[in-house]
Amino acid sequence: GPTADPEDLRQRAHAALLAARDRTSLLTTCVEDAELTAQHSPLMSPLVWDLAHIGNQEEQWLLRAVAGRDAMRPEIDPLYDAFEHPRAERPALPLLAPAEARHYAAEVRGRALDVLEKTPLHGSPLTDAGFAFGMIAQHEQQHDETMLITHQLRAGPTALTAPDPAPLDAPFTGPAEVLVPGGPFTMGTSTEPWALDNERPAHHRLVPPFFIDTTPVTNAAYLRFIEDGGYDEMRWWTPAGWAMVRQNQLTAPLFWRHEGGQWLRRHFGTVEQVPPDEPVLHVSWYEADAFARWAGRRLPSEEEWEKAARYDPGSDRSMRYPWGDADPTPERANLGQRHLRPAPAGSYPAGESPLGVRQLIGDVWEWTTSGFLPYPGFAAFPYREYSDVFFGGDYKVLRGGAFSVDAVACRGTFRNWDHPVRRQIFAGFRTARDAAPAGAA
Ligand code: AVJ
Ligand code: FE
Repeated sequence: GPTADPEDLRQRAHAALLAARDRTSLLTTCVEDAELTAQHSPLMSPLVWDLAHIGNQEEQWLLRAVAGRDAMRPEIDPLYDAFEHPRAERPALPLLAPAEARHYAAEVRGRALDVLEKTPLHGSPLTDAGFAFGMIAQHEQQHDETMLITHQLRAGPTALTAPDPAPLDAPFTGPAEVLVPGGPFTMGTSTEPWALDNERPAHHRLVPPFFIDTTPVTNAAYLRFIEDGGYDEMRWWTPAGWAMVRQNQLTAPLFWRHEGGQWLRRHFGTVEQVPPDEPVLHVSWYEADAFARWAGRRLPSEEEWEKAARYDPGSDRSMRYPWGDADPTPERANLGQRHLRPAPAGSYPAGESPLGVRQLIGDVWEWTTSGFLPYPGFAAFPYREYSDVFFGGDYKVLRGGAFSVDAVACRGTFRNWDHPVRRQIFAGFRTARDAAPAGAA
C-alpha cells in the first residue's frame, strides 16, 4: 500500500524511473532508427520526438526545478514543448536524431538519479514523498503508452511480441450487472503520494444508486450492435457522433474489416479474427455512447465509475483499488504491456471489487459520460499545462487504465481524457443504468 517512509519512496522512485526507461528503450530499439523519425500517423509524433521529450521533461523538472541546475541545451526546449507544435508538424522540425536523442535522455537520467539520491523527500511540495520523481516516471510511462499506440498504427510486420493473457479457466457466469448502492462516497485523493493534480483533493460525492456492467463490453456484444445496423441508424447517435459516422463512413471500430464473411482486425502488425470474448477496443466515445443507447443503457459518469471501483460498503470507505489498498500485481490486473491485448471479459477474479465488478483496472480504458473538469478545491500543480488548460474543453474522461498502462500511472483515482472522436487510444467501455431509489415504486 502507500507509504510515508521517504527512504521507501526514494527506492520506489528509483525503481519506477528504471522500469520506465527499460520500456522506452524497448519501444525505440525494436524498429530501425529510420522508423523512429518517420510519421506513422498524423495523430502521432515520430517516436524520436517522444524519446527526446521524455528526456527534456525530466531535465526541466528533476534537474532544473528540483536541483536548480542550468539548462543543458536551452535551444531544444521549444522543439519538445507539446504546446508549440501540433503532432502532425513535428516530423518537419529539426529534431535530435535518434542517437543524439538517446544520448541526451541518458545524460539527463544519469544526473537525475544523482539528484534523487541527494534530495530530501520532505520539506518542499515538489519533492515531498518523492512527488517530482514519481511524476516524471509517470510522464515517461504515459509517453510509452503513446509510443505503443504509434506501434499499433504503424504499417508492416509487428515489432513487438508478448504472451497472450491466459484464457478463462471457465466461462464467466457471474451476473451481467451489479447494483452500486446510493449514498455519499469519497472521490479523489489527498493522501496518495504521487497522485497528479487533477485527482486531488479528496471530497464527498452523493451518488444515486445505479447498475453497472460486471465486465467491459465485449467484441461479441459490440458485433450485435453492428449487425443490428447500429452504424446505419441515426437514432442511436448524438448529432456530433452521427456526423462523425457519416463523414468518415464508419462501420466498425478502428482496425476492423469485414472480409469473406468474417470480421478481422489488424493488431500490432498481424491480422486476426476479432476475438469474441475480449473487451472491445479502439472505439470512440461516440461509438461507446451509441452502443449504450442501442442497448437501452448509458455510459457511467466518472463519479459512478470511481464509486464502483473504490467504494467498499463493508468499511464505508474508498480504497486505492477495487481489490483494496495493495499495489497491482499480475494476478489482479492486466497492466504494464505484459500482454499486448486485453484479457477475456470475466478475467481477474482476484481484482474484483467488493461488489463483484471485474476488470475496472487494466485491460481497456473506459469512456465515461463526464467532461474533464476540476474537482472542488483543485489547485494546478506543479504546472498548469498538465491538467488545468484542458478543463472544460472538448474532452471526455476515461478511467481504469489498459494493458498499455504501467501501474505507476494507474490508480482508482487516476483520470485520463481525450477528444470524443479519438479511436486510436486503447479505449473500450462498460455501460450503466439508473436504479430506482430505495422505496420508489
Ligand atoms: C493524460 C494522456 C491526456 O498524453 O496528452 C503527457 C499525458 N501530459 N505529457 C497526454 C501527458 C503531458 C496526457 N494524457
Ligand atoms: Fe509529455
